Amino acid sequence: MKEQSFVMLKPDAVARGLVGEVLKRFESKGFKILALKQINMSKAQAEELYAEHKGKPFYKSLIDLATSGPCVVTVMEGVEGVQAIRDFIGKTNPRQAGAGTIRGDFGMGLPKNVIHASDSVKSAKREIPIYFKPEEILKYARCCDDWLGEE
Ligand code: 3AN
Repeated sequence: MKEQSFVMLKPDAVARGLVGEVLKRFESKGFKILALKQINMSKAQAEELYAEHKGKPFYKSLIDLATSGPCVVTVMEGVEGVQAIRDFIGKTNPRQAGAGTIRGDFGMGLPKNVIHASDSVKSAKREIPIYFKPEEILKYARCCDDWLGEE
């Protein structure tokens, strides 16, 4: 079944000029970009996104990184999209992420691990509205669904 995920290219990815490269991989794989914009994230948005990490030792570094410069926020869709995208981006620590994954290929450590993606459908439903109004998200599938493993 198709699912939507909130996917964010973090400020380290934008600063390093990786936006095109990373988005290209998502498109080549077959995920659909339903919404996309570049923003300077507010502190309030970062705190809402990372609410579950409040109190953890790395919490401040997370907020500082997310608000340190432009990031690219997106809604991506795919069949079993949430888990498929988690697999596609790789493990949290880029040094442990497999070759061929986004973090594995483009990152070296934490917290600058290039990209965020929702860890469950429930998280995606919570995270997407922090950044997008419903009318900003495309509702119509494009052509070529037949090769995307539609079920
Ligand atoms: P993921 O992004 O893979 O879902 P989470 O939710 O455990 O991983 O962590 C959220 C973010 O917090 C990560 N993307 C990473 O930037 C940061 N982070 C997680 N663990 C650490 C850590 N031990 N040290 C520094 N930053 C961390």
